[in-house]
Amino acid sequence: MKVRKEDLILYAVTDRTWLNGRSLLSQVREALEGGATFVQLREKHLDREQIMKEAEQIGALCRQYKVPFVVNDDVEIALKTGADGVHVGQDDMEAGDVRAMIGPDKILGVTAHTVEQALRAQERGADYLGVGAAFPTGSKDDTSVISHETLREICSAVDIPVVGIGGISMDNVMALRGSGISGIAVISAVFAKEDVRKAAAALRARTEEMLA
Ligand code: TZP
Ligand code: MG
Repeated sequence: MKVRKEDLILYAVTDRTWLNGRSLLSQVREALEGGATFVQLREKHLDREQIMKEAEQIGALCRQYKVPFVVNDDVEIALKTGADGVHVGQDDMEAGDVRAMIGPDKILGVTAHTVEQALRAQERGADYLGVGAAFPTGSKDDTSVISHETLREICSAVDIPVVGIGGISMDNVMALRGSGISGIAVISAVFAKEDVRKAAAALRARTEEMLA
């Protein structure tokens, strides 16, 4: 399997909102130091040339740590920069079309909110699913909370690993126990913290406890 369940334990999604003068590269390095197992570059407000630069640098860093690195939305940037793969949502390019462009060996992650979307994504070649929002989140406007029942149903409907996303933190990650997820994807619980490395380490430990 291209994506092992262990790769998804602590999936860090970037967000420049929380840089406070620091660089994204240094933030990601801290997250990796703390034990992030997967990194997604998610840039909603940068021009493509800048995204390309970030992808090259962060991709190289992730390779050093042997952590998979994917780019959000933009297949062309993912391919040009040699990323391990790409992550797309339901409003982005269709999963099957992405798979056709990236070939069989690159990682394809797809966001799903329903069992139907999850099954379709799996059929179209997704390697893992991001499912949420697990809890209310301030990090994404156009998303709504799904029930933990739906999260459980999706996990049991598909064979590929599922990562929970949306509002997950130290305070609520334990509530996801028994859902069937392989890990959690977070922005603010890691990157909004003063000490990113420490936040990642604590959250990874608690997530492993949840998964045990
Ligand atoms: N997709 C669904 S919720 C979300 C994304 C990208 C935001 C997650 O951010 P946070 O801060 O971990 O809630
Ligand atoms: Mg998207």
